[in-house]
Amino acid sequence: MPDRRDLPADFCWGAATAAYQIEGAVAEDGRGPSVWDVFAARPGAVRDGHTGAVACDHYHRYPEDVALMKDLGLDGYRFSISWPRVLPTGAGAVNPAGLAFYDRLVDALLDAGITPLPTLFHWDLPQGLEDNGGWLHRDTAYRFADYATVVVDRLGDRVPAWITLNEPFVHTVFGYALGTHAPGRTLMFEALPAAHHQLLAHGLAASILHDRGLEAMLSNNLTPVEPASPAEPDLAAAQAYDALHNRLFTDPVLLGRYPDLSALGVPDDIFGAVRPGDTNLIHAPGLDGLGLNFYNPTRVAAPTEPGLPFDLVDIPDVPHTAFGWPVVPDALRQLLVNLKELYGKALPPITITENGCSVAESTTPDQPRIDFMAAHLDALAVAISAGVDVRGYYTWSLLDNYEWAEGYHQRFGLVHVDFATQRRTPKASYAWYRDLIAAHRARYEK
Ligand code: IFM
Repeated sequence: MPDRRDLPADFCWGAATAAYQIEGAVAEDGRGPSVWDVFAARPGAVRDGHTGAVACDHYHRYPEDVALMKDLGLDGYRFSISWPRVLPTGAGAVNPAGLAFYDRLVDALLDAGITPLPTLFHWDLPQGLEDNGGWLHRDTAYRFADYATVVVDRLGDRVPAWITLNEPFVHTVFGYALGTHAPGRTLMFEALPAAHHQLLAHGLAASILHDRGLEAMLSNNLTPVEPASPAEPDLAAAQAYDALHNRLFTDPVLLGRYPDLSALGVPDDIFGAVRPGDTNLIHAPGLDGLGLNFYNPTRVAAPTEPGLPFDLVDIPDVPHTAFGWPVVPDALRQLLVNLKELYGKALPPITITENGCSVAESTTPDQPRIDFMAAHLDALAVAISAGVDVRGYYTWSLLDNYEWAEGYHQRFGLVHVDFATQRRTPKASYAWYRDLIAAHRARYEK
């Protein structure tokens, strides 16, 4: 059975972060407010009232963080660009100081021999656009295209591949349907126009990237969905959830059509959001790589009460992370093999753009994270040997950081951050990952 030591010679070793989770400096050098600044200030919205105002202070400490990445031996670093740092109200005049920060970061990465992999949107929508309806408003997709043009024209000479959006499922469902993330809307299924407009934004940006000879990727958080039992109601519930979580965000991009959402009570035109030609705009540019963020599988049962067409149930008898998420590494292999079977030739090469776990601060020497990463990388090696084209692995995350509604309580980093002093201390998982990368390089004499 192949394992992590057998990953291909040109496999890309990476780590990932996102702007609002690490940068801080939210009111510096002309940055405008994002939906997360506004949401986090709302009493009760985030655990203990934590905000991203300072976060890991990466805006000022990025040289130290790039040095940590270099010491780790990373091939690639995935980060996100803060839209309101570049365009403070989301549209209109560019903020040169904001753009200059990403210029410096990209140059520092290249000097360290690390390939930058930027994400254009990781949930920090400019508040100015939210005031106009945010992703519920079709115009936001076109403003995203304008923003993408500005950023890509500035950095595209040094950055060959780009991720347009991060996890539109999570942003739509937590941000617009349930209200547990910014912008805190509670529209349930009527939130789904926000999904369509994000996918439209992806398609427009992918065209802009391709016009410039650059690669376009999309990072989806996908989950293998298992019915709680073979009984028909559980199977139907699992199918409905799979359509919502996975296929809604992947079918239009890879196949040029939406899945059947009727079990969710969602009409084919997603409450009037889908206009003629839209699915072509999403699909036609093509996708050079699918970014896969993987954390856990999902078990689904028929609903016990009226309301939602499914219930999400726990997976007992497996370890759980500090966040309470079930740990099932083989589900990553299963998901990859399923994707290949489902999409066939329409499936582009895959990169794992996030995978990792939250471990309690008191747990030393960070063994659960090492076990988590080792087992998922082993599962990945098995999927590759079964014929799935996976090009790289970006662990979430380089640093302990701002975990959205959980504030600073969930620690996903290979590097411990003391948020009072900003002192960075590499954990045992950092040393383990560094040794794994070095051994892989030595094996292939890279
Ligand atoms: O921290 C998040 C990240 O922003 C998106 N993917 C999941 C991570 C862990 O919850």
